[in-house]
Amino acid sequence: MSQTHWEEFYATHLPPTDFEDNRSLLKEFCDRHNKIKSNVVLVTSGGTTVPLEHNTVRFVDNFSAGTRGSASAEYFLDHGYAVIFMHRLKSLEPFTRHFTGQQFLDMLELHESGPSTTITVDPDSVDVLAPILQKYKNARESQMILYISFTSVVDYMWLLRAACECLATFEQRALLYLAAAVSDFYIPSDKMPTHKMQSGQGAPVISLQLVPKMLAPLASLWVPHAFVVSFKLETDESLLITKSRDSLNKYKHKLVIANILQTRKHRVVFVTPTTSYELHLTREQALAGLEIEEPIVADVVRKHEEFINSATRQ
Ligand code: PAZ
Repeated sequence: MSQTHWEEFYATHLPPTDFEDNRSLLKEFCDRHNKIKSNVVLVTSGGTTVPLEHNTVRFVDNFSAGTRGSASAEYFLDHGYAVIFMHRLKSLEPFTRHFTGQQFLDMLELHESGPSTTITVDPDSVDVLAPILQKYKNARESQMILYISFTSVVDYMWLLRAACECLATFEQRALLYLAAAVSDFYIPSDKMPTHKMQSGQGAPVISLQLVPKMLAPLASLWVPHAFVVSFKLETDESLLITKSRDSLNKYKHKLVIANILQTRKHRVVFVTPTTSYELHLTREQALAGLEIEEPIVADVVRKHEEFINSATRQ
């Protein structure tokens, strides 16, 4: 497998068809929030796909339900941030994430009398629905959240760079919270078959190449003044801290939040260039409905504020 350079990646992979629309939305959102001096966070969330065919029937996927990103986006809104929620299409989203499957429909009641039909909320569900609906409406009406979606790793890369171009003007007030699970391997466009692979031709041999590490140009060129936080997912505990440190040393960003697949909902490790410490939920806290994203975001926001203050003192 050879490592292609990031510039070659963009030169040889076309942007998604709706790219210009998304770029305009990003620009409009950032211009408005920059004018009013908001702090802004880019939250990436969900997994990217790697198509095996141009007319994609089959693809390789990266694990992520979007819980981390969607829950964190809600907590960033609580802290007054303008939020760009860049997520995998159909993964969990802020607010609606609270109602999966039939849960939302089960909260509604249908009343039919003659030709007229009305729908009301089951009184037992009002206490659950009202605070979430209130926060959702506030965020939408005050235009504090922008939803942008991706599917493949190529879509993700184009949108990430476009978002960074808009965020650069915020300098230290921009926070990047990169929780998406991005493919490390892919099939380059010129190596991919156009049509659905046929089983009649025998078992295919699929050769994957390394995706260039976009954290390198992101941290050093695209948003050099921003506060950049990346996530690191591992399944082998013995690699967790060393891999996180390696990443910090290589890309010189501010923080890696490390987690293990099986325990990610109640334990993470904050790794900075000089320290590492754990954040975890007790069983009682988890049973009481506390989400680990709440203390994660509170800690990240505190660090970001210190970063802004130290930059303005200089
Ligand atoms: O989306 P989710 O809540 O199911 O999972 C979150 C996560 C494990 C994908 C995230 O915390 C993470 O570690 N993202 C980075 C993955 C990576 O190392 O590429």
